[in-house]
Amino acid sequence: MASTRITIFDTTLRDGEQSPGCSMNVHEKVRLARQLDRLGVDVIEAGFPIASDGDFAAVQAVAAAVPRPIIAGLARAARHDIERAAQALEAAVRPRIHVFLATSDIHLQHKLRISRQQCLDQAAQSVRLARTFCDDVEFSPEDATRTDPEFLFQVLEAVIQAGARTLNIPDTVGYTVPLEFGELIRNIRERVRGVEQATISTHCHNDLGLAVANSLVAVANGARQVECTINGIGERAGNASLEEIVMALRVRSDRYPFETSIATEELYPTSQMLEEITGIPVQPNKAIIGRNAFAHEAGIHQDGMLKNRLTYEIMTPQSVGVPDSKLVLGKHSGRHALSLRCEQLGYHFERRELDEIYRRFVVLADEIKHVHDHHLLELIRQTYGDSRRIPPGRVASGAAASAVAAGAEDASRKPSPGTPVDFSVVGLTSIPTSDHLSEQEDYLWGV
Ligand SMILES: [Mn+2]
Repeated sequence: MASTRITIFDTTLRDGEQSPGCSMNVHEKVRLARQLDRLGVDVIEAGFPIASDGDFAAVQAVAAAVPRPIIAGLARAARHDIERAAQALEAAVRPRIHVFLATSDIHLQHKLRISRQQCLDQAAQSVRLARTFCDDVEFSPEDATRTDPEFLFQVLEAVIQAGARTLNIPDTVGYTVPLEFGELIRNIRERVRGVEQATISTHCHNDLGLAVANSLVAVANGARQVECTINGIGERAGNASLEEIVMALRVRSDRYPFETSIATEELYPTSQMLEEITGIPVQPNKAIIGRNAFAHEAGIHQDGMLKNRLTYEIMTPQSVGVPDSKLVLGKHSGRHALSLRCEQLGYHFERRELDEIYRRFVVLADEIKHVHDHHLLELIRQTYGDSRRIPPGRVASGAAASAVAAGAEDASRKPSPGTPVDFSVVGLTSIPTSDHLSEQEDYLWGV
């Protein structure tokens, strides 16, 4: 039996772009949109055409450049906004107008200064107007998670009658928690009249770090579209992260029997492109696409990885487009990883010789944190000269996992904070010899 499809709605170019420091020009948006197309997203929200001429031009350009996915343009529930969105989307093969109007009392009273009845009328009229321009209309009741549920259901019924085909439920301020949000989505599915004619969608913010968890619980309760962004960028603490949602669905398909159209091996390249365009670095420990997401430094972890990757990996780095696991050579590394790296660099040592290299390596790693290939080579040459060199052509290459010295793994990466100090500053010749390290176990820093 075919599993149910989840529509991946990417809003990196709209909500993501609204986050501080993430604004993109038209050329950059088109470049990223082409990559999002390769990634396989179903919907690209390209911008908010009324917001600026630049945003209008970007939506127009993306609509013209990328024919496969649905291209969405955002509009407030107002005539001029909707007309501008429709205009910007004229070149799109599959246009979608995304209309939003706040529904919580706090927004109605303090921001919009309208009554609930006025809100209801305005929502329905706006959707009807949008439908005169295009068949695919999405409606979002802004701040849905702080809206009186009974009123929320009324609004949703009204916009379905007016022709909305996607009901997006935004947790605009990142306030909801999984149990509550799951219940809300289930109640919408069970109690809103006509809901079967529409797709329920989620749009979760990460103010409490729950955006992905809330999105997943929504899916489990009947949502069939997830709005998300690459690297989780977006207003304030950001949106639900696309890569995390997609991989959670894939890795745990036993619990989430759903499919997406995402080519997961494009996740890392897409993340890298966004980082390059915005100049906003991804945090090293970010799930799926962070620099350390597949790095193993602790000795017992490295040893396990070299024996069988399943010991510490729930997905392969290749499956998300990361070239290979990185065994970071630092003071927590064991002899096994060091030995493998030495072989990859072209040197073979007997056990006692390796002990001496390892002893010096640990002392060095204590001083400089991450040991690069060139550090290791210098250390080897100072200890044994070139006498242990493996003849060229016999160097092991396709090992089970490659031990890569930190920072040396990928020349295309920008230097980032925490780059190890230059070896010449440390002065290898001044390394003290300390005998107490010679009996060290491989697993000294396990766990
Ligand atoms: Mn948002």
